[in-house]
Amino acid sequence: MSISAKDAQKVQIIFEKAKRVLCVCHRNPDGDAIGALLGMGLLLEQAYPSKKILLHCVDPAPDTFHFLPESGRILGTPELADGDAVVFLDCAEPKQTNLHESHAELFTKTYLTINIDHHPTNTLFADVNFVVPNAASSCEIVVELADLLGWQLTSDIATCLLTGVYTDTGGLLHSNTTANVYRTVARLLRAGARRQAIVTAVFRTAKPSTLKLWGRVLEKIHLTPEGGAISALTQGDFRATGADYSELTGAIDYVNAVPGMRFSLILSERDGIVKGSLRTLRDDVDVAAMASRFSGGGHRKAAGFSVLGTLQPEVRWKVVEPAAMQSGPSHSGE
Ligand SMILES: [Mn+2]
Repeated sequence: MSISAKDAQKVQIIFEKAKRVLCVCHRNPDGDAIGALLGMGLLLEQAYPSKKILLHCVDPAPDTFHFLPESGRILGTPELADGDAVVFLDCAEPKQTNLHESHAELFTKTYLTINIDHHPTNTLFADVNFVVPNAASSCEIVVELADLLGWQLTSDIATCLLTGVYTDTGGLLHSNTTANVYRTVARLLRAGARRQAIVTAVFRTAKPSTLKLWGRVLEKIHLTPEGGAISALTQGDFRATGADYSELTGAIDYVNAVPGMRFSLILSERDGIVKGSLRTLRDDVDVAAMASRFSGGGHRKAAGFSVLGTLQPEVRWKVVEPAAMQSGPSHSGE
């Protein structure tokens, strides 16, 4: 157990006192962000049927997650009112909500706030912080909290939460898939999680634009002398394939499959911002540290960053002398 009973009690008091509870996940949401947002929202609604529970994300849920119950209820930026409590899900720091400027009061103790996250770089910005770096997903922490508070997991709730567990472990394949992940999966399946619906929607569905975008990622892989497998997508690649930024999710695992590499990186450019997604399979490489050099963050084996700028291709050529002609047997005809 990583959540103390005392902290669980503290949030219970916050929820009981709150007039409304707003749940917020990070911008450009992935399966864990959406799963934790919906799962937490539904749990709160069930525990406090008379309270208004609102779900917010500055960006809409990607199509992939439209199969999840209540995904149509996610609203954009919140309108806050006195007495609101706020739960942040899967957000390592305020700026990941993209509300840090428009709604700075969210982070200045004006409202009672709770932070549920698994990023080791979390800045513990809320009143109560459930930050569990060994958890593979934020959904895993929501399950633990629900069990501690004696909240029931319905089939709908379990489906939302299992989606986060599945996506953040790459279908239970990443190195973060601990015994506790399997325990959480078992817990959610017993509660009626619709596993096959998740597998189909998340891992077995791809639009032609996605496949074409991934084609470009794979085609443009190059290996650096430092041991990096690197691919880069320009705004033109997105335009030509008709794919949007969220469709890049998952492609990095293929770039990361090149044997013998220290790390993999996909750079992608959009609207004057270059994003980097980093992965490694090695224990002696820390990609979170690499990302932090560009003000990013994440986990040791999966991290990302985002910087202002555009991508410029750089072509490197080197002349290789024909070693075989110098040292090999001469067949010059003399
Ligand atoms: Mn996550």
